[in-house]
Amino acid sequence: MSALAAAVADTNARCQAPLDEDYAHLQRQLDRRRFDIEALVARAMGFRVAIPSWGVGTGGTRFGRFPGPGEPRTLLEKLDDCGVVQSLVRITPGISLHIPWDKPRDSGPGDAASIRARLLELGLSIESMNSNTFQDQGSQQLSYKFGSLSHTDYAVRQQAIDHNLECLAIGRALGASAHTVWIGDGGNFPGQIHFRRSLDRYIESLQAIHAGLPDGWRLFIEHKCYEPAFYSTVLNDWGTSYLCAREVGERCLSLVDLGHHAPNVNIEQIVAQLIRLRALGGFHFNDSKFGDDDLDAGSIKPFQLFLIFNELVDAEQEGIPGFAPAYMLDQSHNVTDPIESLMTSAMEVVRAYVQAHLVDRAALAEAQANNDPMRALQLLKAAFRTDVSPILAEARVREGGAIDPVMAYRASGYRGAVAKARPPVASSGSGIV
Ligand code: PSV
Ligand code: MN
Repeated sequence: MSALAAAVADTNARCQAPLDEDYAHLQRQLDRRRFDIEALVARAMGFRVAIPSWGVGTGGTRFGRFPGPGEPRTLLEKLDDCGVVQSLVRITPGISLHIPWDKPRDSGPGDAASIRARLLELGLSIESMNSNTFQDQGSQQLSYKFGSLSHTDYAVRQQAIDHNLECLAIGRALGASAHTVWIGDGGNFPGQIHFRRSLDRYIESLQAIHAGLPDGWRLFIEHKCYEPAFYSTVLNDWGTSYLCAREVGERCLSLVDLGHHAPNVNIEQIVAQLIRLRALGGFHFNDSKFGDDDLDAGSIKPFQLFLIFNELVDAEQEGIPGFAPAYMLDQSHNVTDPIESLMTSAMEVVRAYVQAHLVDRAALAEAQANNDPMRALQLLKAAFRTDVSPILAEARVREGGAIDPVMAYRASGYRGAVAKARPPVASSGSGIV
């Protein structure tokens, strides 16, 4: 038995009796409220949120980076860490890759065949690809200092398009089915960029990428109100994202990164509007307090996360045609063990999903029809305040995961073991988020 499996068995044995007690108590409470706890466990078991490959390394800020021990140095090692997350929480078999950070080697260990074999071994799969034209890579000819897909120079745009097409080819070889494009293009000074023309160029470049999409793939475009450009960004908000997606092509959809909005923006309303417009592609989950997109999902504004899932579950239950958003984490772990952060965040996301099933939707519709805001809020709060932890733990146990993933992970000694096996390298390509 591996150290991880032994730690799961051992910690689960210790946590089982308290879980049974809490589960039975919650079941009585939910029976009274006419919710079927077994149906909720099934929902939790069916939920999926993808892990970003770049999240298993320690992140950094522009002021510095403080690497942790045992950081993965190669894609194969990143997959191993994703495998740990998945074996403990059981809702994260999908992975999002970032190219060129995760570019497979041409041959030998780390090539596409070995990546596919390792994925199979670990019960993982590559869900989506992400391009990177927000940094210059050593091997490239032209610089992205003044933009990429919207650059004034056709040759730079073409280089960025080619990079995206290469991402599609790599993703195809690895079994992915979606591609996310986030660009850092924008301006730091008024007048630096011609707003209308840069948007024209951006759309034209995306059309070329869209034309190269393999069958069955979706193209997600991700907006961000600022950073790295601090005066303006080319794809700055969800409305622009929607309009661009419409012009780019029918498989182009908007992706919502929770940290990419101005403070206090009503993200749940944006989500509802994108659903209404049939334009919601997916999510990058994280949290933020001020203007960053790097904190762990659910760590700062759990009620916001719940309200977002309230919209998603509402749409799911209504059976809106074509409604199939992709859920991914995208956060930077600067001061925690990335594996612990990813597990905790995945659990916060599924928590919000399950809580959203506890909204009495018939009663909410009635409160809305009667213009009764207090009753409407009470209904949402009743769902949000319900501690669904026993449901989530029960779902994990039934799938062979850990009742307390962080406890099991710490007991396994995984980090200490990889710290010995993975001496640090100068630049691991991880965590530059
Ligand atoms: C940009 O802030 C972003 O949210 C995009 O999704 C990038 O691909 C990712 O972070 C990593 O830098
Ligand atoms: Mn993102």
